[in-house]
Amino acid sequence: MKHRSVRIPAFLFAFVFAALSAHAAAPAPIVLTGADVRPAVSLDGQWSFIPDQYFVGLFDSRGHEKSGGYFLNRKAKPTDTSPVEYNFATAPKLRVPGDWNSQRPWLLYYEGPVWYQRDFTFQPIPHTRVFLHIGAANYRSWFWVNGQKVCQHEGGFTSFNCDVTAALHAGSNFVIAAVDSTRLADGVPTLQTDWWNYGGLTRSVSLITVPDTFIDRYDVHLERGPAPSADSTIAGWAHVVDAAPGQSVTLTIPELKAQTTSIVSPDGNAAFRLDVHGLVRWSPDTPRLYKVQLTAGQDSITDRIGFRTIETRGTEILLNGKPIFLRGVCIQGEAPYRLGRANTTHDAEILLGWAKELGANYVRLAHYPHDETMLRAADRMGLLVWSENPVYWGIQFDNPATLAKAGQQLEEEIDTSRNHASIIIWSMANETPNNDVRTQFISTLAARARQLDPTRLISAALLVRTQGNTKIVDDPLGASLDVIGANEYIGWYEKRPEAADTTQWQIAYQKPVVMSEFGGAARAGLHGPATQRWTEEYQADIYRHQLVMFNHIDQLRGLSAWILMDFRSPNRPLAGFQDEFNRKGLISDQGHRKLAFYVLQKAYKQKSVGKPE
Ligand code: GCB
Repeated sequence: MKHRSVRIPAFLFAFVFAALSAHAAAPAPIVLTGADVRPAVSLDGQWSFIPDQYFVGLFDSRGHEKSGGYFLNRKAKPTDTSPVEYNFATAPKLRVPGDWNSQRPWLLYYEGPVWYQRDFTFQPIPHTRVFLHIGAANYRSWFWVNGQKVCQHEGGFTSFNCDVTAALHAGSNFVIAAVDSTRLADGVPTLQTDWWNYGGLTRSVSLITVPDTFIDRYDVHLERGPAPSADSTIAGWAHVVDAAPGQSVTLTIPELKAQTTSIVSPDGNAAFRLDVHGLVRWSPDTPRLYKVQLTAGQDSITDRIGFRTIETRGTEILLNGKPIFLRGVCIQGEAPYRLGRANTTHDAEILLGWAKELGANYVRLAHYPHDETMLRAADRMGLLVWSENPVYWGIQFDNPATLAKAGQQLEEEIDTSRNHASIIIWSMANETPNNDVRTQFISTLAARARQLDPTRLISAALLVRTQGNTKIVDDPLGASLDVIGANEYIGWYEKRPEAADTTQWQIAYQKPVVMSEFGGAARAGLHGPATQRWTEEYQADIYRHQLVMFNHIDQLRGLSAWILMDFRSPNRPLAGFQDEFNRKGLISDQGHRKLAFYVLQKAYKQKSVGKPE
């Protein structure tokens, strides 16, 4: 992509950062933690849709928002003096949640705006607020209820909430969304990625009703402390919107016979600390979840939360105070068997079930926040998770607007997902160019992530320098990270697979290193000599040699092979081998385990790779 040379002064980063933290002028949009466990009216199902390539339904020819766009949902009347050139009532339907690309062959390559509409009935309840909750809409979206604009949003992989209280009325209502999947140069991600740009209302949509005073965000976690004993301390906070003076919040964990009540301070926060006895700590071997209830006045929310600690000590990663080696694999949010965006519990359980079959205790959810069903499944199934902000490749690191977008998505990701025991790492970025402006940009995000959530580890997948047969990890960004992620493709994008055997690693940081990507491609079912690219044998050979190398890297504390399942990518046109799929999957999109799957499975099951735990 075009490289811009403008240098952003440090004070500007500080300014954007301050704006991110304080939500300066506008009232902060409501982020709901645990939205999926609140009672809700689902708006999933069939929505009418109208593709609008030139976006004439919203903008006039000078680019201004129209006052009489498609969002009015007009119906032609005999008295009209000009035609109405759209009609949602007779338009075809799309399934929500779902990307549009996989629902119509003629929409496979479509990138641009699409209008969505559906009717619903509603009975408002006095003294409540109602939010239209959108699990995700890729990439920009605008929403109207009964013709009244309720919000707009940018970012394709995080949930958001529009306050629709004032727009609703008793009886029949309609909601209209315009979703535009156009890639933007200053967007996050930017113009190029290595995955399909699936557009649409890709995750569930619902109406969530809360009392006037309600808990929007909360965090309940196990405090780091000395080695596990029978007694532990659970800590956290809840933030209450429109709390009355003296408002209290009660935290109850019935199975631990634990309860505490705190008074909300003027900033809306109530803090907790609670000593508990006999807690079973969450881990891949014991993915124990507890019912956790938070009550503030009329509002009550019941979540299921696991309790564990995660920290580093020197080059170790400690889970519940004990060293752990992350045996893992990367996963894209692509649905097995049916293709398209993954967004159901069924999709999640297949993908994570395959990871378990591989012998994994950890998954890197690449390269953007995955949906709630995936995180809930990881909590239940006992898989540690690396969750990633979509700061990918060459975004506009010198653009403060891009920093604000990345910061907003990071905040949404952390605030919606902060109670998943499975998530141990917030990843700031993937494979970004090593320069000062980039380092400043991502360090700003890392500082913000630490401020929002000091209980987890911060990482990023870094590019690695090569000198002869030495791989050098000295990217200055490493100074801002707790865990160093390194991507390398020896045997695929460079050298032959056996070069790995003699590759040395020089690591500038005394921190744990995770090989966040490695691997190569194979067409499932294509067999031949191990020297022949695209065969399963060639891919398996890469893995065999990688395993030799991994056992020589003292600081290595984890692996996430690229990648669990083949996925669609427009960058992979090679006919007969790729056909617009990235074929580096250990499993094909139809569930065929390739030979490399078994090579890695053996190493994971026998724990023959990585430091003994
Ligand atoms: C990478 C990227 C990943 C790609 C992969 C590949 O380094 O991080 O998004 O899909 O390589 O297959 O080339």
